[in-house]
Amino acid sequence: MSTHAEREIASQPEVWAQTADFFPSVAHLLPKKGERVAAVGCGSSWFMSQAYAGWRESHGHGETDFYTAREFAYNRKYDRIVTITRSGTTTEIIQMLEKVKAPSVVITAVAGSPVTERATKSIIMDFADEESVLQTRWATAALGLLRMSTGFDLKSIIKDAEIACASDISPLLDVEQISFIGNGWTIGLAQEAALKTREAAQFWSEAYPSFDYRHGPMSIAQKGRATWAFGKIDPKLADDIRATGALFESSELDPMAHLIRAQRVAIGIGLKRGLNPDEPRGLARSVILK
Ligand code: F1P
Repeated sequence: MSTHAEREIASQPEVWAQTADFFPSVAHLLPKKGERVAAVGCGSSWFMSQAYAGWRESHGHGETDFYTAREFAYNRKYDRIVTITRSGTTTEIIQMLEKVKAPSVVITAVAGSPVTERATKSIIMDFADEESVLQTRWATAALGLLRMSTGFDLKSIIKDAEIACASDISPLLDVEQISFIGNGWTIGLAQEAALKTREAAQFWSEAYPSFDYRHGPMSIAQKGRATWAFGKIDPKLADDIRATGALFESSELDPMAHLIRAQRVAIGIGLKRGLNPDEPRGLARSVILK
């Protein structure tokens, strides 16, 4: 493994175990059942916020909205704001925390970072931080922690993560385009998978809620391209996708473990294209606006 990203992707089973062991020490800082919550992030952290919002609400823990920081609706009332930011330096997150009235909890990798001075409470997951600009294990560790806050046993899917790390991805490295689809909370995973291929490989990818995929985007599907489903999708839709000639990827693994496969594909395509996935074009570890 020649890049930080590859090593960080491969470390996810171990980092998820660390996250599970860490959770009891911070459980009291995370939203309680019934609270009205807004989850906020930028980039990968936005898509993890989206996945968390869908997960929490569908598990009966309360209304949960998600925002990218700049689009936060300050006129809405929330009991708690959950913010995800690996760097703790993203300007839009800092600005949002300075304006919100509700209590906030930030999940970050860096102790003492600017967000920790603005949030009501901080959760520092330094063990999940990364060298690569590309976010992989950070994103899944943060989402894993948040899934645990609804009673989910993160350790129960470590085996799935190991399987995803060892699985054969070779047929997916030759496709010219991938559309990622999901339902409910897995739509955020689809968005994150698509972002990963764009960042790591400058690759053409898209992401949709699976039932909306039929409403136009499916026209892209054809032989030589792939459609990738996170979680269970309607079997009839799967048949329709296969009929286009596109490679259809789905998995029985937990969808967050299935995301590991997508991360590996993103890196694999990037390396094939001669790119360094640790230094995506035009990106830095965080966006700091002047
Ligand atoms: C968020 C983020 C990354 C993205 C890029 C710029 O950073 O948008 O998701 O890949 O590197 O920063 P953070 O707020 O989680 O530190």
